[in-house]
Amino acid sequence: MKLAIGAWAAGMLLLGCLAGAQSTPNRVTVQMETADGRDGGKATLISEKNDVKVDVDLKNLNPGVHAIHVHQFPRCDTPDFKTAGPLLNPGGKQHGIDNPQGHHAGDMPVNLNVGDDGMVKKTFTTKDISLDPKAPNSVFANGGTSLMIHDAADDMKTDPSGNAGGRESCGIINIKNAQGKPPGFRMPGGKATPSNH
Ligand SMILES: [Cu+2]
Ligand SMILES: [Zn+2]
Repeated sequence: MKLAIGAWAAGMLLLGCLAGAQSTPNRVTVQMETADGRDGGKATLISEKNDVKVDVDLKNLNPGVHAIHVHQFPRCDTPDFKTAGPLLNPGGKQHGIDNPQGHHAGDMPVNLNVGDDGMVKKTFTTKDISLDPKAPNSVFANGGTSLMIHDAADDMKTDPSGNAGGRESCGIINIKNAQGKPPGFRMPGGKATPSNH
């Protein structure tokens, strides 16, 4: 009897690892850098049941209102971050959550209010991106994407980028920085473990 339970547990462990290797990561951490090379803080994208939760904890920004977008390429080269390319747009749409012709997958539904200390913390959700590496709107598609903070606010309607101005802070969204099993997955013993194996 003891032996049978042991074999069952070993089987479940193996199944868990196999499932983990092929599953959608449930979160990815994004390290931000400002255009003048300072630590820009961090963002985390978390896969939820029907959307992706974006949790930002940023610093060294200019006070004021700033657009936040997902851009197409996993490149954040200072000083202008142009190598990040345009907004993530697998659907071939125009820019703007409020644009009738829109919108890009990389358009986020909020602007960020940065305080006088250059910092901002905010959590919001979007249905327009996915952490599933196989999804057409995946943040990991074609080697990854980037999270971009602009100098100005996004007006949510002007193509191609909401009149958001220059690029102030950037972070690469890369599957190498992803971890975790699908929501609800637990290794035997009850502890969630990273899938970096
Ligand atoms: Cu942008
Ligand atoms: Zn857009």
